[in-house]
Amino acid sequence: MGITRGDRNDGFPKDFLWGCSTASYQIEGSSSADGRGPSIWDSFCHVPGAVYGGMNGDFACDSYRRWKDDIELLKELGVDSYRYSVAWPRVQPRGSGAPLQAGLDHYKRFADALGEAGIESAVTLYHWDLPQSLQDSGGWPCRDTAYRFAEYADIVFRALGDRVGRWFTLNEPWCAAFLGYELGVHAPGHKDRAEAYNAAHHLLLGHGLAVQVYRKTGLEAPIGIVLNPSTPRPATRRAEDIAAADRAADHGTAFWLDPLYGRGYTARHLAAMGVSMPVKDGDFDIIAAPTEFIAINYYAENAVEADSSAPEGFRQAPSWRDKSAMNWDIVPDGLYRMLAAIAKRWPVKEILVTENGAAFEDRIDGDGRIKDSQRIDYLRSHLCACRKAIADGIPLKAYYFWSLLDNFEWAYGYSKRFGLVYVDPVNGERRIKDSFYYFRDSIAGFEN
Ligand code: IFM
Repeated sequence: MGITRGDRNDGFPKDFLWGCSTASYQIEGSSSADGRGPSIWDSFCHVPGAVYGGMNGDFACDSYRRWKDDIELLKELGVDSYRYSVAWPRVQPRGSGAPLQAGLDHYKRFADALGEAGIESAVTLYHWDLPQSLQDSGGWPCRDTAYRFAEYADIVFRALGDRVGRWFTLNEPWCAAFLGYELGVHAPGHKDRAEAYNAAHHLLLGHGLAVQVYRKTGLEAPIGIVLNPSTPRPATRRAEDIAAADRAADHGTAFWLDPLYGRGYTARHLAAMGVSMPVKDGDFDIIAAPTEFIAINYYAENAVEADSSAPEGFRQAPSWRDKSAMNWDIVPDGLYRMLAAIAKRWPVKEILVTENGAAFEDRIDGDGRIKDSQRIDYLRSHLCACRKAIADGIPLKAYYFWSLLDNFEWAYGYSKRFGLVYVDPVNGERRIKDSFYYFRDSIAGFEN
């Protein structure tokens, strides 16, 4: 008898879902093809100084045209599922009104080809490319955007529903709200705390409305939201540092999961920040619309310590950890701790890791290989953390690596490479890195 995947003895169940993730603006390019409208990222990239080197996503990985190449790579990798996002401005160039058939047809063709390759389409509806017209009328701080999002979601559900195996409403609403509207380092580049909290509420509302609309379609594929929680560890065993770490988790974690699980906003956090939320009657019921899973993206864990002069009473503590090229600490156990913390505090049915990965300074060696051993170490150690979580009974069902391709890393442009596949941002040429083969072996069950 041959060795089959069913024989795997590496701690991952047979039905564990293996995948990798990308996002439309980061890979597609062809920014004005087939009637696509401008998004807030098209505009932000053209603000002088906003993005490293003045780079933009006009070409990116050229995936809008080279999608067949991407599918070949996914086949070679052996993933069960591919998480990609639909670009709202390709479906509704101005963010509302009649859909653009050419945009929908692109995703239909793509999902069909993935299906023929035996790969599940796992679709994110919003990975930050808000149509510019909606920003012109207020963007996420404006309540109407949540309703426009639900309308767009309905179009996509109905057009692609029979081809999609899993839906994600929003990717990392924390980033969309706070990087975009408070810190100003992501589109639309605003620096206004009140706007950011309004945006956060309307993103959550948009998620809930989209889930409600989805249930009316009769589709049965699982649906949920993707968060980037933060669950920092206390720098010491002192009670004040432990309390500081707990408060630090409010902003990135409880603030989102509490309303999603029907508990309303975390009062301690709102009081510390001196903000109020634009909640209307019935909003919490919408936001808490039941979903099949919670998805999390994990890259790093910070240490925090008490600091009575800070609004929430903590600050980031120095750490000894190795760092990725993003200067993010590499803490594999932090992934385990995050999964455990979430499973303990909220009644999650299933948890998916929808992003995990790291940027490193990859280089092509004289023999043509990219020996990205740091990424392999990163991957190995984080898969080990997943295995430990499963062994401890945490309902972890999937692992998606970020990312299939080196792509447009937002304000860092093309200067940070997260891919299993090296991409030349000038001509779009792809070159497989060693980590690709490592992940392929892990998926096949031959790496413990
Ligand atoms: O590239 C991003 C992605 O778009 C969202 N999550 C984090 C990744 C790495 O920064």
